[in-house]
Formats: sequence, structure tokens, C-alpha cells
Amino acid sequence: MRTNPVRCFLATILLVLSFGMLRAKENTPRMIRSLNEGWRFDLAEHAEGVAAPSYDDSRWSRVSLPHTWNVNDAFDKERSYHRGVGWYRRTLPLDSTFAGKKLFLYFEAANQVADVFVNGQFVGQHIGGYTAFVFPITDGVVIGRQNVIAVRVDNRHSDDIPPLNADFTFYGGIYRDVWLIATEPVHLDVLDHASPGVFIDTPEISEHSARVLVRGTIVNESTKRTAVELIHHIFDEENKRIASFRRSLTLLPGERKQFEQRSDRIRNPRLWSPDHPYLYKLRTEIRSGNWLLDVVEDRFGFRWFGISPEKKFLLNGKPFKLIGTNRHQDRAGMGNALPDSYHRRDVELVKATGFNFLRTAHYPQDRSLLEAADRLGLLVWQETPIVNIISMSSAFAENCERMLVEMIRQYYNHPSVVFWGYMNEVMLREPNPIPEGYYKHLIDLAKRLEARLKNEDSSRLSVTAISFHEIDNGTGFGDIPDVHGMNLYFGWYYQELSSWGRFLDSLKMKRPDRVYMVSEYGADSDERVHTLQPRAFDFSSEYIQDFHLATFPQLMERDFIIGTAVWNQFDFGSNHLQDTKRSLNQKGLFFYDRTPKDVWHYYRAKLLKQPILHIGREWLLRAGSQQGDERQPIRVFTNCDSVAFTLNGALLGRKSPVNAFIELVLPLQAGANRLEAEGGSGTSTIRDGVTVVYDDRTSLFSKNAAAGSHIAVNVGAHYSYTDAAGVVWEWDRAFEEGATKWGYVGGRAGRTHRSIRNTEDDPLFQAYREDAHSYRFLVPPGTYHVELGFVDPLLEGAGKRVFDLHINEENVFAAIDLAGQYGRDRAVRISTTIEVKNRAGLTIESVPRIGLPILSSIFVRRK
Ligand code: GCB
Ligand code: CA
Repeated sequence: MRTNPVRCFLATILLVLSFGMLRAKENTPRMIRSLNEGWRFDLAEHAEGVAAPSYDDSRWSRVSLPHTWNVNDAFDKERSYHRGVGWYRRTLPLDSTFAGKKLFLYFEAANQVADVFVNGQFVGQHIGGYTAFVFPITDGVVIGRQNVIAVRVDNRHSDDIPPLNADFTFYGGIYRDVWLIATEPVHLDVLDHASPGVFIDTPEISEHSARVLVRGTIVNESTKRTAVELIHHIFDEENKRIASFRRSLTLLPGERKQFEQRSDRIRNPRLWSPDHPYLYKLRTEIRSGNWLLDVVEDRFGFRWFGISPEKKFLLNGKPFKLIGTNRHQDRAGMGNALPDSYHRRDVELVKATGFNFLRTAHYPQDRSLLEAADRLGLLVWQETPIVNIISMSSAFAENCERMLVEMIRQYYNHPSVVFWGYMNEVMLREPNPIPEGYYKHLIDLAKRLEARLKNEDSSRLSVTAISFHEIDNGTGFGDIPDVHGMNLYFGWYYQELSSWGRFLDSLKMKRPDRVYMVSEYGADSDERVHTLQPRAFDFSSEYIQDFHLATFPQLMERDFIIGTAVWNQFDFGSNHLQDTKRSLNQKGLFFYDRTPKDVWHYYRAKLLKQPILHIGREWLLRAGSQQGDERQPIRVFTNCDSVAFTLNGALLGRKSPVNAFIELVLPLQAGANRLEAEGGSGTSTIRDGVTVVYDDRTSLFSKNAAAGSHIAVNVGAHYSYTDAAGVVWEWDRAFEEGATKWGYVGGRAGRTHRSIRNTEDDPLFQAYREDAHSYRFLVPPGTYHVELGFVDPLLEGAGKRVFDLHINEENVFAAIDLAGQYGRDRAVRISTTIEVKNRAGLTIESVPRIGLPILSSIFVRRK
């Protein structure tokens, strides 16, 4: 295209001049101030008067936002956490800068009902814990005075508010940021569902050109008829203005006027995608003469997406496989009250996995998270918190719909968002008793939300997540949204790791007209648990690895699966769970404190282009007590072509990964063993190294065993458990005369999935041997300290399980009644010192009196 250089030059001069002139008079029309500091908090339902400015809150605790009152009690060993009322108060000093302004209080979120008061006057209530809300406060404040804000927050269960029930903790509090917004009387709307007030679309778009459509509402809160100019500028990442468009309007006093304006064609827009997340900025101004009345800026991207006739996801016209993860918003030691930097950090960790997709299950998440997804390049599924069950009230349905509208309007401009979701597994569980017409009501609600979603935003795809048992249940639920999200747990809650492919293929055969995505798949793990025989629900590091190693390739091989999302990127709080760590869902690729699990490196090795070489670090403390135990496997995740290993300086061999995975067997020496790896990938080399410490316990059984020689056994378990003191409790073994040095004779292995009180060592106590049995240890004569660990996990109670413990035929502990003496589900450790006199060693025998004897752990130490 030819341009006229003279015209170009003149235009530039004019631009510079006009900008210079405007800038000289530039005022700051909209002020946004953080209100995170200086709050007083009290966890109580107070009688009247607490919102009044004169109320004495000096004895309340001082808190800063973000804040939740459930950081600790959501994780203790009690079964519940405080779901009730908390009050927040702070002063709001308003100096003369705010004179004549319109003032608003903007809350990014409070869980789950918030009543806001200013100077004792009620200014509004917001229902729902995961979206922002805003109230006008101009009329209730006095300039030049200390005004008082009081907020009553309530996180009690309500039948009218989703989520009613879900596998995550409903932490109460004002857990996101709070702001004061001050505008001129003529301003862009602030109140529309707490949206940015300006909605950006790109209705005509291709690689070659695009138009921007801007919608919004201008409000004239002044008493004067006002003529304004509404101006939109678009800037690129270098802050170069690439387009401007404007329009004149006249607003009557009190008038709210909607506008809709289109830019000219923008040539060769830089497209936004996960690989090239190029962002533009829209700046919308209201001017009256040279006076700037309001400014709103927001980022957006040029991109388009959709579903092809072949049912594939297309981004910017090309097939694009969504590969990603889910994220909950809480974190160790903080609950859900995370400052923005932590949300951004989480997005960096998702991106650093190699993922391009993020589902913000099960609710809208902090806007800083979405901003980071825009900036770093992730496609996002954001959803409303309708989980598990619904209630039949009209208030419930209205709240669902309002939450959906709030979500869509608040996050509308984020280029990262491609899916709006509105329900998760709503037909897996049903209320008890099940109300008449429940399913009809549910389907009607889904249809209502679907219709509203499309009405609010026709450019995004709609989605819901359904579990295995709900797919094709005959209700037609799966046909309502555009995309069929499936939460699948083959090899965890049901079936086998090999079931994935077969199941998905049969689904596609049956219903080729549907668009499929696997919106959840995952397994739990605890870094303290290790085994040679990984299996579902053992919580071992090895099983979560086996799970992802087997599942991910089956999902990737199938083109008709448009997207995948691991459940979950991070371990997260779920108060009702009683697995190996209290109140945690442990399906993360990261632990709750954001330490990566070894399995995270599997995805990195599969997805990243840079060389990855990672030797597993979760199992560096090992122990063995019998011949052959010193040969132990270690796992490596890598995308290198091949890796050379040395152990304690000696070459061990060279191996190539299969499915980004290598398993080595290490011949370990007692003490520290240094494993080094060097991998080659193309022309680059990469190294990794770990030290494996092996506690060789065979000496306990030899004649000249030193004092301090010991063994620790995780009775009833096929996995070892490493406690906080670094003691490895080995997996249990059967005694075989002539072949083994120790082991059990008789009894049955059992396992409880209940949380054990009085200990953090749940995986040690949760596994046990039951019924009459004995343990033999062929230790040489000498003096031994014997410590035994027990728990009674059964409902039976006092007097229902009574037994004796004989050590070398002496009745050392008679009539043990765990529930009666110590209480149910409590860890109990008892110990004694025993003289072993002959070569028969040590025999510990559980002898029943009433019911079944039980035993969880044995520790034997030579004195
Ligand atoms: C699901 C749910 C999710 C749970 C997950 C699990 O299907 O959608 O909320 O946390 O399973 O770990 O059981
Ligand atoms: Ca925030």
C-alpha cells in the first residue's frame, strides 16, 4: 500500500500537538485506592449496633485483606470448620480530594454473603462467594471525616446459594482485594455487575484485519445536561496508538446511555495465542471540552476460536489441542486468602508445565489470575460454583443465573477465556430424599443458564462437567452445552489404567456428534508413601506417576478429545477428606505449598521443548532389612534421547526413555549413594544428581549387632512410610522359616481411610494387621526396646476389642482395650524393654480376648 509521506508527517505533528495540549490539562478523573489495610475483625454474630461508627472495636483483632478465618480450623483433626458470621470494620478517611466525586466500594469477593454498612447505614448485600460486587456510597459518607465501613460476612450453608456441597473447603472472609473507586459525576458505569464498564469484542477478525467493537454505558449523575465526547484508543504492546474512534453524546441529568462503537479496520493484527499472547490495550475516555471526565483501560487480544465440523477445537482457524490442568485458589497456610502475586505465581507454574489450558474449577477466580493467563498465554475455562447438587428454590436458580452473569460481565474482556462453564457433576449425587421433579428441574435450570450464557456472550463456548456415571444417563443433559466436559477417574475410583482408550473410543462411536473434553483426571499422592507395588488409593508417589504415565498418552492419542485437564495442578483443601493428610485433596501435580511433585516433571518432559532431566526426589530415604532389599528402583523423567548414569562414581549404564520415563535399579550401599545423570538432547547436555540414603538394617540380625541397630515396620502396609524424624517404616512382610529374618505369621492386612487423631503419621496407623497373629524377628540375644503402635478405627467402642500382647511368651500388655482406654481413631504407642535370651529371637503375639486384635506398627531397637 502506498502512503503519502507529507500527509503522514502532518498527521504525526497534529497528533503530537493535540496529545501535548491535552496532557497539559490532564486531570485524574477516576481514583482507585486499595482498602486492604487497617481492618478490625471479630468472629461473632454481634447484637445490634456493631455497624455504628461509635461501636468500640478496639478489642477486635487487627487484620489485613485478603483474609479468611478458616486458615487453621479447616485443617485440624476436628471434622468441621467455622461456618458462621465474621465482622470487619475499618475507617474510611475522605479528604477534600473526594469532594464532588461519586464513590463506590468494590469488593473482589467475600465468601459467601456480605452485608455492607457505611456509617451505620446498610448499603447493600451480595450473595455468592466467588464474584466481585460494588456498592455506591456517595450519599452515606461525609467528606473531611472518618467514615466507618462495616461488613458482615457469613459463610454458613444456605440452601439458596451454590455451592451446596463440594469437594473443597468454603473458607469464610473477605478473601480478595477491596477498593475505593471515585469518579466524576459523569462516568462509565461502575455498577453493572461489577464489570469493568466497557465490553470489548472483535466481531470481524482474520489474520489480515480486524475491527474492535466497544460497548458500555455512560452515566450522568450530575444535575446538568452534559455534552461529552466518547473516545476509544487502541494501543499495541509498545504503547503505540494504532486506532482511535470517537463519538459525541449529550446526556440529560440522571441519564444512563448505552453505547456501541466500532473501530475502522485494523490491518494485520498481531493474533493472541498461548504461544504468542500478544495483548492490545483499549483506553476509553469521556471528555467534555478539554476536560477529561473518566478513563477506563483494559487489555484484550485479537483471536478467534470455535468448533470445526469435525468436532475439533480451532484457535485462529487452526486445530488446537487444549492440554492443561485445573486449579483451586487456596494454598498452605493461607486458605483462600491469597494476595495477587500468589495467583500470578500459580499461573507461571501452570505455564512452566508446558500446559496451554486452565480450568478454574469450581468457581471464578481472582482477576489477577486471569490477567496472568492473558499475559502468559493460557486458554481458560471459567465456571460458576454449581457443584454436585442443586436445590429446587427459585432463589437458588436466580442466584445461579446472577452468578453466571456476574462472571461473564466481570471477565468478558479476557482473551484467555474461551469457555464459560456452569455446572459440575450435578447428577452424580442426589439430595436425600430426592424431591419430586428433581431431574426435570435440573434440566430446566441447565437450559435456562445455557440460554442466558449465549445471550450474554455469543462468542464463548458453553461447557459443563459430567462424571463417568452421568454420561448418557438418558436425561439429555450432555446435549445442552456446546462442549461435553468429562471428569474421568479410570484407575482411581473405578476400572483400570488401561480402560481409558477403550472407553473414549466407544463413546465416540456411540455419539460422534458430540464435542468431548476430559475436564478432570487424576490420582492422590503423599511424598511420605512409597512402594514397589503401586495401586489406587495407596497414596504412593509411585501410583500417581503410574497413573499419569498410563493416562496421558491415551488422551493424547485421541484427536477427538479436544482438551485434557489434570485434576489438579495443586493439592487443595477439602475439609471432609480424611486421607493421608487431613482435609486435603492430594491429586495435585504440586503439593499444597507449591513444592512440585516428581510427577510434574513427567508433563514437563512430555510438553516442553527445552531439555528436561529430573531424577525423582520424593524417595531419597530408603531402608531394607533382608537380602535383596538393597536393590531398589529409582525413576527419572526426561525428554533426552539418552541418559548416562553413574552411581558413586561408577558407570551404571546408558538408557533411553520410553514415554519420557526411565526406571533404574540401584544397587545401594549403606549410607549415602550419589546418583548422577547426564542427558543429551540434540546438541545440548543436561545434568541432574541426587543422593539416596540407604538405611541398611541387616546388621540388626547379625551376632555382633551394634547398639542402636533397629528396624521399623509399617504393619499391614504394602508401602513404606517415612516420618518427620526421617525413620523409614518398611512395608510389611510374611515370615518364611529359613528364608526371612522377620515377618508376620497369620492375621489379615487392613486399612482405614479415616483420619487418625493424635498424630501426623496417618499412613503408618491407617494400615494395620487384624485378628490373631504374631511377628517374629530373628535377632540375636541382647536387650531390645520394643515400641508398638495401634489405632482402633472401628465403630465398636469400649469393650468390643480386647486383647493381650505377649512378647516371648510373657503377657506384657494385658487386656488392651484401645477404644475404651484411649478413644476411637487415636494413635497409641506403647513400649517396653525385653531381654532376648536365645536364638529364637523376638516373638510378638497378639492374643484375642474379645473381638479382633489389631496392630499398626513395630519398632525394635537394640540397646
Ligand atoms: C471430581 C470433582 C472434583 C473432585 C474430584 C476428586 O470429579 O469434580 O471436585 O475434587 O473429583 O478428587 O474426587
Ligand atoms: Ca486480587
